[in-house]
Amino acid sequence: MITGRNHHSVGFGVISEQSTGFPGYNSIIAKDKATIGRILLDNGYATSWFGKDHNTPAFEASAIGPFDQWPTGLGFEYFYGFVGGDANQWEPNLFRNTTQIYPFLGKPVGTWNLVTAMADDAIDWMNRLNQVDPSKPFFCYYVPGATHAPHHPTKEWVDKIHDLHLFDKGWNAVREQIFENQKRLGVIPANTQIEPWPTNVIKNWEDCTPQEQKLYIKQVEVFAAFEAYNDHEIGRVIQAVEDMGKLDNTLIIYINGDNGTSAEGGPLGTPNEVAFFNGVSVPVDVQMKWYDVWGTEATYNHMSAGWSWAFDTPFTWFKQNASRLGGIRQNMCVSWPGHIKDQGALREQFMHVIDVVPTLLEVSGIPAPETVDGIPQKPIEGTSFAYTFDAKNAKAPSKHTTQYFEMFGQWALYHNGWMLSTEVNRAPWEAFGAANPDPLNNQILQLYNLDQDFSQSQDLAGKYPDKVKELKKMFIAEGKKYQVFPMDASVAARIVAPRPNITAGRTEFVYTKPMIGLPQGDSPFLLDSSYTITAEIEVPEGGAEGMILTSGGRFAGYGFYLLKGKPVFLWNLIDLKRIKWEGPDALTPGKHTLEFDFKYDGLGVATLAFNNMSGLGRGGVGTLKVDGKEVARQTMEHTLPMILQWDESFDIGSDTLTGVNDEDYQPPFPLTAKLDKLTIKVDRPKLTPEDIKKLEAGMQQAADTK
Ligand SMILES: [Ca+2]
Repeated sequence: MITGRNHHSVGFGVISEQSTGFPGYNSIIAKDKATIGRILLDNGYATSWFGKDHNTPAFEASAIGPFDQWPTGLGFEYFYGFVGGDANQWEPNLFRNTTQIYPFLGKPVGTWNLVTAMADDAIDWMNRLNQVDPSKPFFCYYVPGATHAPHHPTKEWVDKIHDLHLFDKGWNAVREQIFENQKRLGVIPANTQIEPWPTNVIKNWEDCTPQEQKLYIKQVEVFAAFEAYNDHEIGRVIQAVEDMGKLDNTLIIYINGDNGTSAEGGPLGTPNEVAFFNGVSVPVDVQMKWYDVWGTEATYNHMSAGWSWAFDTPFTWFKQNASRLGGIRQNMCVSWPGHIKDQGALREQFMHVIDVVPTLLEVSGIPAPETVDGIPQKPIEGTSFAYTFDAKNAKAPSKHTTQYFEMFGQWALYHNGWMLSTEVNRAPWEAFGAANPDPLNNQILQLYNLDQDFSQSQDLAGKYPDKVKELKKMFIAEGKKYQVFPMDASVAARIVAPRPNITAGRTEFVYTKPMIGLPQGDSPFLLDSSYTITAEIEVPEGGAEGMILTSGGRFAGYGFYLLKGKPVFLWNLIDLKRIKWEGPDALTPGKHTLEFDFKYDGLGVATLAFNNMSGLGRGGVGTLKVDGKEVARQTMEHTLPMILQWDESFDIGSDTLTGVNDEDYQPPFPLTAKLDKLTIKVDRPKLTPEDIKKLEAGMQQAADTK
């Protein structure tokens, strides 16, 4: 979107949290592919970015930078938003430029929300600019967390949507209604086919129990409220442009979606998306515990994939399924009242998000730069769609004739109306299996003629085998051109793959000062390992309390703290279970050494190299010691295999955003003892030659049975 190049070309074949060392997947936007922010900035524009920044490598997202891959380093002079894939909208990990800010602190719960705050901030920025220098052209990249999970609308919008009863008839009926509406509005061809409900993936609505139906309606109403709320706030931002008298000459491109609709809630939805990314599906009766507070600060919620399927009508599948239109096709609206005379009209030319940047360059009369900072620039890969603004080109053939797609080893190639697609072999929630070792060849290929088959429903591969061969060859050529290879079909395994970061190769971490805000990707990774955390503290007269060390938060994480003077170590297992080690006595005044030691009983992430997840999420024994004496010991049957709550940080001496156990304390819960030294030692399991032999044999066996 922001470079006019394909995602692999700029290191984003996969999100940064899953990045690997290959150029197409390293999550680094190279300097020879400057962003639209940088190009416009160099041509006299004021540039800004609001909302989600998922382009800073997870391993460069800390307060010590480097900042060249932050919005302000990528050519956007001003940034207000969060860094990462998503964020708690009630208490986000929020930054102004590169400084973390906490504007919600001290405000009553439910009164501050990022969706409104970012609109306010964007309006402020535009007004400030307009008052100081009304002649200055501006560029605003506005990317809300909505409607990615967590769905966090205000209560006002939840009530408004609930009163409409839009979803009471269930997802089959909603899908049919959407399809009829699309035909009536003329936004899809009259002959579009709709495929039967995919009962092998998602149950028919009538087969859901009353309790399931009740929960799913709540989930989708909150999702819809989040959408409507965000839409309203974007309306305020656009109104501000109109109020400045600049609407006629402001080009607004509005793309609504999340690739396709996200199914990362799984078939049941979830009160906690962090559970999904640790491979846990929460049963419906357990989810009901959050029914009344769905969408509030108590949930990190997502909806059932049944709704996601309905919202991708007339297409099939979801976000993450890069070979299906349900995973790659979104609507787009363009407004430029002073220039586009054909208002309200429809355009059906094939386009891709990489076309946005060349379109902006064409209409602003700015050529793509040959060099930036002395670095020769690689060509823009998209194709301007400015020609479609003219009514006489309404039916002109698309100028964007060829486009590849790839994500997690599912791939497709579009060429002049034809589309070659891999058959979907994995729903987005099936992220934890062994990966296809040869995703280029080891797949069933399907062929579609999208000019006659809008919804990609008639597979013509058997009829035109030569076309299949031709398009596969084109896919390989495009893949080579844009750094797609080596293609990687692994999903969850890549979350815990080793990557170059601040902590790589380190096994001992020492801290002597309080510190907050270190992101997950830059902090010591304790999962799937043994570790020892030692805190040397001085307790004042009268005793002490507060947070020594925490990482994560309400939806998954750990905390090492003093509660009414007693030492506590606590693991919050995705808000479903909390395991607590607690000393029996309050600490006496004076110096103490507290230690939490965990012995992990598994082979660790090294098994991933053998396409095997068995080393992850295993149990172990935790021991809490005070001044060398054991005070609590218990076994954890399971540990988190993958990830803590990603929008929460690693904090020493207090706790930012949400806490790991609301029953014990409320953040910031500052430590009132003096922290002399905190040491973390991590002991990663090492494979023995015998382990390796077994894992190799397992991998061979899996390959043989394929
Ligand atoms: Ca926290």
